[in-house]
Amino acid sequence: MKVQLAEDVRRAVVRGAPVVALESTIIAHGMPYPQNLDMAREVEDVVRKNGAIPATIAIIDGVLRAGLADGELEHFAKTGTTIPKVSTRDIPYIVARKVTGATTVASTMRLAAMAGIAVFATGGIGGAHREADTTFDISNDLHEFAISNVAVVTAGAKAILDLPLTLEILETNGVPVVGFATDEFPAFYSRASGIPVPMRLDTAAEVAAMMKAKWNLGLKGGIVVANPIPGADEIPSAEITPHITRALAEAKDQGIAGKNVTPFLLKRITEITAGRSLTANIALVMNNARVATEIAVAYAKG
Ligand code: PSU
Ligand code: MN
Repeated sequence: MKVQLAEDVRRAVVRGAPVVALESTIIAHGMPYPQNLDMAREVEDVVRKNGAIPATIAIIDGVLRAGLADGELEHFAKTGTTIPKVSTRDIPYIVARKVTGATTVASTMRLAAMAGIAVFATGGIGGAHREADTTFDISNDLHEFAISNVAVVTAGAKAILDLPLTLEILETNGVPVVGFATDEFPAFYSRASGIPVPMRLDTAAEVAAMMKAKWNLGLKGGIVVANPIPGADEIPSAEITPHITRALAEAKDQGIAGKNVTPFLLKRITEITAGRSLTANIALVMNNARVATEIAVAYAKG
């Protein structure tokens, strides 16, 4: 096995029992300490309480890993952004140098697929950044969805991105985008975006059936399960938009580029909103973990 599985993850994968993959970039780069550690632990609890085994994915000392010990979660949370952010392109570099890296949605999908894990809960996927028509800054996440057979539960995509362009690229890559009990593609902090999703399903069992339909037909690649943030936790678009606009302008002024853009924007929006965006981010991660677990349970029922 290319990926080293924690014992409980290994047993579940072998038995075909439900497992939910989780990413490590959200811990090291997506949130400040100590909230990132609380989030990393709590999201695993949510998966366990709902009947699946959590498998947080990362690369540690050059080893591809699924299922981390608590001390390892703590290491990622405390060390934070000095741990390299590993997208798919970075995997061989990190492995060959035998160092530690935090996996993004793209590389987590790849490792989950290698490990035989079909469901993954994240906060929000990467996408086409605004002005991607000139910067070409389009997340590797969108490309990975064309390759790895994993269903990813996401609160849509962050409104720091160009959402219509993101959906166009997913379509080009042949990736189904399913609104989970919604007709709109959610905008991360906000439930609504005004942008319709191409298809809608209302239950975990229906999503599991679609996963089977896709992969049994030999259709390669992932599925985006777009799950809106709960109403009680959302920041309405009118409220968050000016903060996003401000953070984007600061990123441009400071010449932030490449893989630093997303972490910079998340951090600035947290500062500008005095932590409100962080609270919303954590709430939507938990909600995604709950739905992902329901899907993993339905998928395992066969
Ligand atoms: N969404 C979040 N928090 C995060 C990310 C997304 O709410 O930390 C991370 C994910 O790991 C995602 C990555 O894969 O940002 C996308 O980065 P980029 O835009 O550089 O591809
Ligand atoms: Mn990018």
